[in-house]
Amino acid sequence: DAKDYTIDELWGMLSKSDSKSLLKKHLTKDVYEKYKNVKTSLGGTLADCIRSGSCNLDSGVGLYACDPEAYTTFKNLFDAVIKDYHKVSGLNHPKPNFGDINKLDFGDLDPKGEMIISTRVRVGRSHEGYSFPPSIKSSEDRKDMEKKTIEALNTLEGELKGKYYSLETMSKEDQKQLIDDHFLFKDDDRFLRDAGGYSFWPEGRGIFHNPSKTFLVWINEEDHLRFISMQQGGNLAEVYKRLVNAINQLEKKLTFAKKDGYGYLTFCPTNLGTTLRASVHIKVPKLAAANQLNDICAKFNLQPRGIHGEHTESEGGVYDISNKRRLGLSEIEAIEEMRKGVQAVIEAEKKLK
Ligand code: ADP
Ligand code: CIR
Repeated sequence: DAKDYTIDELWGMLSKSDSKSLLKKHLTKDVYEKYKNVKTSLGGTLADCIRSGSCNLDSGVGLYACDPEAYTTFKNLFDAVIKDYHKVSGLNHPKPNFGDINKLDFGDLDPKGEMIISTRVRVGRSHEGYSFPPSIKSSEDRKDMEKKTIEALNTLEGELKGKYYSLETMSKEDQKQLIDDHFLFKDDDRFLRDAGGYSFWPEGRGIFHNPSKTFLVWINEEDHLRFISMQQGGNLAEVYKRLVNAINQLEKKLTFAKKDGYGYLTFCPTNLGTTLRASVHIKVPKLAAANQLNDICAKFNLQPRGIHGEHTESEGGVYDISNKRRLGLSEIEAIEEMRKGVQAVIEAEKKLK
């Protein structure tokens, strides 16, 4: 079990490996020595932060924040990984800026419906004053967060109004259907498991959604909260507006963890800042067959994923393509970065015979 490894063992596994992760790249011997006996005030350790990346040498990143303090306590390591992933030279994340959602200068990215199957935008949020999974010691904390969140969600009205479904009472069949339809999170991600994300599973976990499943909230998956807006087709403007409305409503009811220069705090350093991932499920069989998808994605700061999310495979030439950077730019800039990239991908696919 990943939990049983000592810090020396984790370091040994990682340092002897040829892992390509950002963790391996930035956890030098000096950094390791500096932090191996250090703890956050919540009891979080370097071992908690590097366990996933040391046990999963195929990680892209490999590092998780044991608790919100990790970003300060293990600053040198986290800053190096964050700068590398988000391609920034310093930690100066701007204040939130969602743009004027009534004057967006884009709409549907695929008006004829030829290539984009669906569009989704999500953000992550953490409740201020609560830990991340490795340092959550009691099941009461998750129960507390669940209760707080449901109270806030129950005040939503109009299109955002919905119901909460606890994973503790949901049938296996319903769970599977929601996962297959891309609405619900899985419980078999070895990266998250080894980071401690599945402790006390399924306690305090669940999903809230409106009847049409265009607005959904994940409770106590990887992050305390994930707000999701999604729909069929390529209308990014509609999807984004719905999400921003929800965030604005919920900001009034809940207090989220933030840190100057880092933006909103999340369990995984790849999600810091805006925490925003805007994606399309898009058919690009020609780019994929020509082995050009990775290059064009890298050029436009996009990240390709498989059809069932991170660490899954594509099916029938359909990929999940999203903005890779979430920190060092505003929300509306992250959306623009994704939009420009997706448009370039569409043009490149159309050019190939
Ligand atoms: P994240 O919540 O970080 O975006 P994943 O990559 O695991 O995490 O994706 C979560 C789920 O959302 C998966 O089922 C994935 O297929 C689905 N998903 C992501 N983007 C889209 C999209 N544009 N359309 C439909 N489903 C999507
Ligand atoms: C990994 O390192 O591959 C996992 N811990 C997941 C990292 C988050 N993914 C990403 O690239 N945005």
